[in-house]
Amino acid sequence: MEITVVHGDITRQQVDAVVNAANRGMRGGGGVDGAIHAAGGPAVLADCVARFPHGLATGDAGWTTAGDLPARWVIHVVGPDHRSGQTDRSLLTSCYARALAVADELGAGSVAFPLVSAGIYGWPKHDAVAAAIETLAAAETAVAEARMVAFDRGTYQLIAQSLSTT
Ligand code: AR6
Repeated sequence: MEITVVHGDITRQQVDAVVNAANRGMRGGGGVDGAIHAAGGPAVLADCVARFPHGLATGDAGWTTAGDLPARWVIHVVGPDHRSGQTDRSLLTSCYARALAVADELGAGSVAFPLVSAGIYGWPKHDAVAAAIETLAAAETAVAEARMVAFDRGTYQLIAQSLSTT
């Protein structure tokens, strides 16, 4: 699998699946979650309600339609909330591994990822980048491209630097 990085908005990515940094309730929120629901339209929330009546566990992944997004699917993951004391790193790496496993079930060839837990959930950015890249680099998957989408220049530079030394 090729790991790439772009600076931009995940809702604009022309990929088979975009990953959403959701929460356990799976009914939308702020950050990437808010942007994906706003751009994807009501079909995304309706599918969340239908497919995840009891939400989703931290560290797990599950898919819905992508509604009006260019992508075909949204793969929702729930990162650990570092700000409220969830500091078990395996819950963060699990988000990337589980997202790729779901992508394989769907037959998605390209997947765009945000930097899970690094926004509202407050995971230290350097370590969020390291956890993402090391997990993606070690994955056994049929996905051809994992595209990290950095929302700001600083994050883009951190990810690019990490990729150049992987
Ligand atoms: N495209 C790409 N990256 C983005 C975008 C975007 N449109 N918007 C934000 N980011 P966050 P979390 C970056 O807060 O920390 C929600 O309320 C952002 O700069 O979206 O996992 C959920 O419902 C940061 O680097 O997710 C949960 O309650 C990264 O995406 C909670 O927030 C992740 O930031 C999840 O918090």
